[in-house]
Amino acid sequence: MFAQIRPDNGRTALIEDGRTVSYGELDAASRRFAAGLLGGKADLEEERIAFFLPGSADYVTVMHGVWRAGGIAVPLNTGSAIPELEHYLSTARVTRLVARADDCANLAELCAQCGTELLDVAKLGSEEAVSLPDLPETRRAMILFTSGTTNKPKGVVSTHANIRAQITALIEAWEWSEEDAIPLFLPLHHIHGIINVLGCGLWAGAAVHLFGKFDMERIVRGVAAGDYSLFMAVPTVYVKILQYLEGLESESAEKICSGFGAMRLNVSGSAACPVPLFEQWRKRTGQVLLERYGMTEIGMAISNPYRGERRAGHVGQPLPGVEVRLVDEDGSVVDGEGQPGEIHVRGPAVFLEYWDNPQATAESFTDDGWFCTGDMAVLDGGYYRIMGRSSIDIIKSGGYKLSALEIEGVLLNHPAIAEIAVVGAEDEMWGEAVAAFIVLQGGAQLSFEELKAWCDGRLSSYKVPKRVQFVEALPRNAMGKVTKPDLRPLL
Ligand code: MCA
Ligand code: AMP
Repeated sequence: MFAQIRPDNGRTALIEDGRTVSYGELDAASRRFAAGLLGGKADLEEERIAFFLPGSADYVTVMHGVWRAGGIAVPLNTGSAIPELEHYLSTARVTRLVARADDCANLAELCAQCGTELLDVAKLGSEEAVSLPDLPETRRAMILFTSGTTNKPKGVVSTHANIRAQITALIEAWEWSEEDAIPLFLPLHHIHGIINVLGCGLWAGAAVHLFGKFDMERIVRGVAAGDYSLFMAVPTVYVKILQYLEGLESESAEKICSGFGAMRLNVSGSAACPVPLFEQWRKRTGQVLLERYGMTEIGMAISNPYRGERRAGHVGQPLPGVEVRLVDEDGSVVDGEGQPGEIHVRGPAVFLEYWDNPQATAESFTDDGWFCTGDMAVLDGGYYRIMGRSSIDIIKSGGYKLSALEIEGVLLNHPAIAEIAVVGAEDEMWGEAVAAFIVLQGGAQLSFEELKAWCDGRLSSYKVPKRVQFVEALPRNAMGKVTKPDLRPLL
């Protein structure tokens, strides 16, 4: 699939801590890794191989090694708490987990519990020349976990054909080429990092600069030095950079701003880009942010144009190969401008299924094959504008999609908590911040600090409530159901 990853391609694929890996080296390393995984078998036949690795050349080798051996790649969030990882491993029935030696000790007990074999990334690989399986594109390639309106995250299954469609739409629309260079600092268990940055970069034959995390100083140093032609991030990252620039003396800040200004494209997505942010970025760097809209299940669906007007507060038009329609509350397809509706998407980029969950899969598609996103939009002057989500239980914080129900489910295990309602609170930095309204058990005491400490090891840090209000009771409707919209004004 990735034609650039081949033995005779000496161009640079990856740059990590000053070390470069060429496409030819990546080809050889992923082939060796695939051979090690196969261990004499002809094909992994969709065996689920998880990996717990930061953004690194190891990560890329493992991902492509799993694919080349015929397995399903299950990249894990290295910031996850153990109970979250347990859910991923058991739901996807992962047989093997690849990690660095440093992390193996922490993961050993979990793997033993889940019956998963734990492998040290440095020790896997075979020098033996083996022939790799010839895979049909309909093969399942990847499972990514996504939160939503269910208590536990669901596994989104994409095939190789889905991945190709997701990548090639962006290559065409944003004119990727092998001359491009991009920093990759987003987490690699979501498609923003996996598809938009890493996938497109390697498909195009470009250079991908790997940062294990969002390391402000090193990244902006590269920007000032003119190392990158493209930059892709969530709105929170742009807010953080603007704040960081405020604290610098003007000469250093100017160098960074001109570095951004000299790039050919800056993209924002995963959450709404506020209009003031779009304007500030343009004023500071001269770059007109390109905002686009996507989802784990569908890849990127709608984008502002690379050439042409990029409109603040809007996400643009459908990408190549993607069909989009809006459907109103009565189930009628919206015809024309100005009428809101739920975004439905169809096309080769749309995922295959939720892993082991035919009911959830069936419920998320219409009979004629449209995927129902749960996001509301309106067509406004030829450009789609996202209006929000139909479920109050989905929170977008720092670009992460969080399920209020999942967080409530975990916090209800605290002995002092009788009832809880989690909602997203508007936040300048994070888009939304996790907020919890808590009713304590009679006579119980709990401080915000105690609650945060209790969450450590039980929830990823970005799911931990950042604001808490202790209340006497939660508002309910006549049916006795908690009415979250009534809580919002209390924030
Ligand atoms: C971290 N902190 C938060 C949050 N996250 N506070 C409030 N809300 C949050 N969401 C706090 C931490 O507890 C910590 O506090 C401090 O902020 C620094 O945390 P750290 O993790 O170090 O922050 P960072 O490294 O600066 O990370 C910010 C980030 C990161 C780079 C914006 O959140 C990130 O990579 N987000 C992107 C997620 C992503 O890729 N989403 C795409 C999903 P203290 O200092 O007190 O301990 S794919 C998708 O959505 C679709 C398909 C699409 O369209 O792309
Ligand atoms: P995820 O499930 O993590 O893939 O997140 C997908 C969700 O992110 C979508 O369903 C939207 O709610 C949200 N999203 C992505 N891009 C945008 C955008 N440009 N504006 C508003 N919301 C967005």
